[in-house]
Amino acid sequence: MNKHLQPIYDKLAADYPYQKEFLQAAYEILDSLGPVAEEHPEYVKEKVFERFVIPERIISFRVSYVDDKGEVQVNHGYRVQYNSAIGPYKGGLRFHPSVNESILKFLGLEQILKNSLTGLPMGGGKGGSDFDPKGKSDREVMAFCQAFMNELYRHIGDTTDVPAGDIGVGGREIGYLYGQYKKITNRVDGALTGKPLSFGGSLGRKEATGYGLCYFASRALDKMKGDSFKGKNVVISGSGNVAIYACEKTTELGGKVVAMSDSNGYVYDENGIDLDLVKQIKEVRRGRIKEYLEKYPAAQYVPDCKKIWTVKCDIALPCATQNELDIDGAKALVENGVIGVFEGANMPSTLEATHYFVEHKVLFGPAKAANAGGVAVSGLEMSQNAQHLSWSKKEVDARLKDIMENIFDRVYATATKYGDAYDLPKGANIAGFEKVAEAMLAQGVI
Ligand code: NDP
Ligand code: 2IT
Repeated sequence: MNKHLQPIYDKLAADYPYQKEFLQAAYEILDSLGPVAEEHPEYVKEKVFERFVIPERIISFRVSYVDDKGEVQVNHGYRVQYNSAIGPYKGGLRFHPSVNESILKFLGLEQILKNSLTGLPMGGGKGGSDFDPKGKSDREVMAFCQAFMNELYRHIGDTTDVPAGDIGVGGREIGYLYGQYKKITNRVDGALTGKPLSFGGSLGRKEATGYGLCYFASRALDKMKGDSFKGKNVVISGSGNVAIYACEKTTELGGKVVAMSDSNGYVYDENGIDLDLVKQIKEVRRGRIKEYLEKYPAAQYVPDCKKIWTVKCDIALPCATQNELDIDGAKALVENGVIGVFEGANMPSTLEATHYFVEHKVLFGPAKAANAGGVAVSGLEMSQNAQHLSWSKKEVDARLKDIMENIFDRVYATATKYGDAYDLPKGANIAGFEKVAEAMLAQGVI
């Protein structure tokens, strides 16, 4: 690591020894910013790097509600307001039992650079709770969301901090959160994105991350290999919001998705996954992916989600969660001849896996570039809310495609400029960082 940046990482490692995910993301970013530190001594002098890795503010609060049995339940709630140099804090809320400060700090740090890459004026933030929506009734989810917003409302707003969805937070949760925000503040504004369409949501937001991932991947395949999705076998991990719409767009672009998963296991269907059935299982029934076999008994179910990377494919789209693709998975994919790996989830590949892909000249689309479509359309939702307008699906989709292609082009050009066209992770970090650093410098020491 660069001599100016190593001490910054060492201090983080000493201060936060138990924040593994945060340290992983911070290491990966700082490790690639060496050339920037050399080219910009003013960033070093003004301690821009030190300031960049520390959140502007972390809000941590208690959330309590009454469950269907009449018992009081208590959870932790958080909002990490990481960096507002280029716009209001922006990023999703995650409801999952694993949520803690380390996970939200890694997500928030990545979000700063991702949002910068979109070209839209959005700072970086992330939040959530260790609440587990799985197995809860609608009423329990509503009670939790209302309790969560009873604290969060005082920290957010359309020009300060604009949360959205992430794992465990979709249209249902955003609806309940927004209802409570409106009730308490008496404001109807764009303080949350990913809203249902009937009250300020944007057409195309639900599909945006998955579709955007495929637009990014298509551009990479075209520019770097003169290739496309046509006739390719594709493996997608996860079966949530990002995975479902990545599957839909892959199929539309001529690829065949042969495997999808959830945290219990994966299904393999050599005839191509029936996405309508997956939507029925996951979006409507909130069931498990193994229920796929009730309709297609000839498909296979393997009760080990990490084994999905042993399925032979041309393109892999990890769309579930962090560190789901480790070095064993990376080796299996490369051995089976994978051409491209594009990250729909945030930091799904371990650092070792990432390096393995780059070294083996696999087209590797890092999360902060490849999955930026979701937050990009959130940015478009903010614009529509501010204008009191709603754009057509066609218009939103055209803007999304344009944004994703621009992101690829900038990331690729930056990677090439710094010596390795395949090191798109480095290209993404540098391209995303420069705008934020310039804004921080221009705004003085605050
Ligand atoms: P969903 O809650 O809709 O789906 C999550 C999926 O990932 C489910 O299939 C879930 O399986 C699986 N999953 C979650 N945790 C784990 C785990 N610990 N191990 C294995 N599988 C797991 O979330 P999204 O689709 O919205 O998010 C998926 C990823 O994409 C996340 O990394 C998120 O940060 C990222 N992302 C999301 C965006 C968005 O707009 N929603 C935008 C950009 C990135 P199960 O049901 O068994 O838990
Ligand atoms: O990780 C992400 O980019 C998201 N979960 C979407 C954030 C947003 O504000 O739409």
